[in-house]
Amino acid sequence: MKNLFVLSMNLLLFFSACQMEVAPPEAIWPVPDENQLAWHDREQYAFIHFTTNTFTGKEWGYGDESPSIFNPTAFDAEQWVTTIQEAGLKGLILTCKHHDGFCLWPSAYTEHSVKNSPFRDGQGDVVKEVSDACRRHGLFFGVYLSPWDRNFAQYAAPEYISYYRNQLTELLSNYGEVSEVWFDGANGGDGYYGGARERRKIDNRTYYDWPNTHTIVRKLAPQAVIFSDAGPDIRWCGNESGFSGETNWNTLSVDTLYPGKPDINRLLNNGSQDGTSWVPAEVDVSIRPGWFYHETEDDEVRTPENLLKCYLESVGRGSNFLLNLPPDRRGQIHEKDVKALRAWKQLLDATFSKNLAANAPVSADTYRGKSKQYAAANVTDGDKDTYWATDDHVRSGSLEIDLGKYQKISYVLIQEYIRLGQRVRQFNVEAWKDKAWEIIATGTTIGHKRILPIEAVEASKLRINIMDAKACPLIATVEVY
Ligand code: FUL
Repeated sequence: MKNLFVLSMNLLLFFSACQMEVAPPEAIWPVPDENQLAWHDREQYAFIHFTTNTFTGKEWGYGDESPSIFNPTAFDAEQWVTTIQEAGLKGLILTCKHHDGFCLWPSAYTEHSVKNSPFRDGQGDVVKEVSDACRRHGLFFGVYLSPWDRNFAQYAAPEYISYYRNQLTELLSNYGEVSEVWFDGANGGDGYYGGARERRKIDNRTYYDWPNTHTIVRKLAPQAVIFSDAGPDIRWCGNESGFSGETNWNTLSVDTLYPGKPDINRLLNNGSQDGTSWVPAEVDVSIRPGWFYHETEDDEVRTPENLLKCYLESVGRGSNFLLNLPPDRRGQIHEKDVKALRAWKQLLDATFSKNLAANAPVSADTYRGKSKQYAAANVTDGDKDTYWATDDHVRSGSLEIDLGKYQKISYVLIQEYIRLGQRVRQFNVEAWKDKAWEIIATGTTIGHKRILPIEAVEASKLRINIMDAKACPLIATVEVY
């Protein structure tokens, strides 16, 4: 009788242990905050460069341009926004003020704005029309406000910082929700500066007193991410050519960066695996050679194939893609740009329409606590919030995906569950071909998304081998195209 009792107690303990939840992996710091996670999901969006330069043909206005030249003849924010939406872009960031200092909204703090232009007889507000159009179409809206101002008389003096913050306050108070605030690092020196026409040098480590400007953003736009060359939320990718590093850590020790640091652009391009901040890279690039519209560049619009390359080398390397679409003198995105965007979207849709691994059977050589919660099937279930994980001490593992039959493969897409930190530092992909495994791709980092182009291969099974990671790997998604 006593033995029976002990046996049933043991069985009870055994079964309750089987049903016990296996604890999730601990985060490996630093990790993204909620605003950064929302940013990662946005993936691709438009940059809009529009100011007096559009009418003078310049890239950097000197600051002495008369507001009377700002005269778009058929301004149409609706056309921008529908073009952007049809291209699959999630929102836009508008140059509300570029280096020339001209404001696209009727700022109360300067006469150098749309209010003294012929646009809508001086009653117009580009920022309002564009932000309203974004909202109507469910796109996010972001603002670019150039720190360098070649028009303002007191630029380089403390007075300018108040002026700048007043303008930022206007933008963040009067135009609804702002999702990204873009602080440009360019400071070229010479300018009009209220008629002084001279060279002014500032120490850009101290002059702008960024921490106190960031406080304004946090207060007025708590949902916004802040971009600048070195963050705090989003970093520059180190080039304007449309790519981030094949090795791309979302982490970087931003406090070790300073303007002119040797090799800084490479560092921004790759991030650093031991970085102390989560500060992912954004890839900003123009669809034309210039940031502003110039008729002379009408034949130099990027091709759909080139835009696909930029996409693969930005989003496909775990960064976001910020594609500049400069409106022309009418105030519309030019037909040639619209055509390239449409063809690019078709190319993207055709390439990534059929995920050959959707709900495919997957097995793993190891998984966390032998719990279904962390099993291999999570990578093909179409749910990016479930993931395959290993036990804490296991830093490698293989996922084998059964494609059912021999199929042609051109891309493999992998996503880490970055909410708990970026981990993978080395992996490869093998294909089952002619009764043997063959390596078809190798990589270092994965992050939010990694898309690996494959020289078209026919295979019936794929194996993703995570070879090394900072902590137990967490893979949320594998897709195959
Ligand atoms: C640079 C600026 O100088 C360019 O004009 C452009 O706005 C680009 C996005 O950033 O630093």
